[in-house]
Amino acid sequence: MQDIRKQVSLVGVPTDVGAGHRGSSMGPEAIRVAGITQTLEQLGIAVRDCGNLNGPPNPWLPPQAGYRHLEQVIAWNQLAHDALYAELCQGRFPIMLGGDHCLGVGSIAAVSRYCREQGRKLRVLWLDAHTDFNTADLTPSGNIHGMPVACLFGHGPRELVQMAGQVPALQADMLRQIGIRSVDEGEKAFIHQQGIEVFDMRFIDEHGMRHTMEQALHGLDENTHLHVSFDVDFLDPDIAPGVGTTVRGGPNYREAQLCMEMIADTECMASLDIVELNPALDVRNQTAEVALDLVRSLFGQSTLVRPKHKNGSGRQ
Ligand code: EXY
Ligand code: MN
Ligand code: MN
Ligand code: MN
Repeated sequence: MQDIRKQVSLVGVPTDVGAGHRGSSMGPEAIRVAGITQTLEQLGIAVRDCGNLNGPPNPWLPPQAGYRHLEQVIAWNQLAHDALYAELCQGRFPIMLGGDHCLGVGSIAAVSRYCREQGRKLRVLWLDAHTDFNTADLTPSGNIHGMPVACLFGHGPRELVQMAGQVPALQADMLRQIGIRSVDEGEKAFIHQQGIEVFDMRFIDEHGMRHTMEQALHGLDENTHLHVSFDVDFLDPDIAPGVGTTVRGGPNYREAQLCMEMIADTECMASLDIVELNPALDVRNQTAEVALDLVRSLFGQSTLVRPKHKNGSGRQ
């Protein structure tokens, strides 16, 4: 069977309608300027750059009934869903270049729909400083990039909740959240009720990234589609200042590399989001370049000089 990771489609989704800062709409171009196509080609991957989707502009209005820009968020997510689903159906590996993280709804709804149709199991790794599990009642901001996981679990506006064609699009046993260090009070209580496995920074501090990833990746098999939703604010702001919602105390460069390398070792990754990159807040595109270093590792460029052991840990 052909390796889906060798046929990548880049889908740019240039919007910031779900965020509280302007600028993540420039994320796709910053990643292209850093050289994502060339980087992947050097790894022997055939890249199709599908260009950018074209959705509504950001009206920059205050929230209404708990949601900011709901109409625009729905429109962008529907576009993302349709484009990513089409690439998946062609047997390709879609990388969504965001855009803010509200787009996780459209992206993961597409993957959820595809896996259901193909009879594949789904595992989502949500790499983020935030759990993104707010609702209109719980949100302190109205920004929908703080709500996509709740929508995928069936809590949110109908158009977003139903996007996968099945409600909920995601269940707790399919999701692992990693790097979490900023959760609102109401959100915290709500997420506990769901039974979601959260590997927060305290867990990573105490157990290390290696053990964290062993736990988060446990149980994958050849019939599992692994989707990685990489919010760049997952990273410590020392190495990734170009995001609107930085939170101190995230994974450093080496911890993040290990996280990505262990994902690559599973050989199960079949779709990826790179979201929240905000070039307006970056310094000489360094955050895009760090993100690209991590993408290199995600696609199997190992820094190991020793031969790899079968269990993927690289240990002998
Ligand atoms: N929890 C906060 C809110 O809902 O406003 C912050 C959310 C930030 C979401 C970022 C992208 O991951
Ligand atoms: Mn996020
Ligand atoms: Mn975040
Ligand atoms: Mn262990």
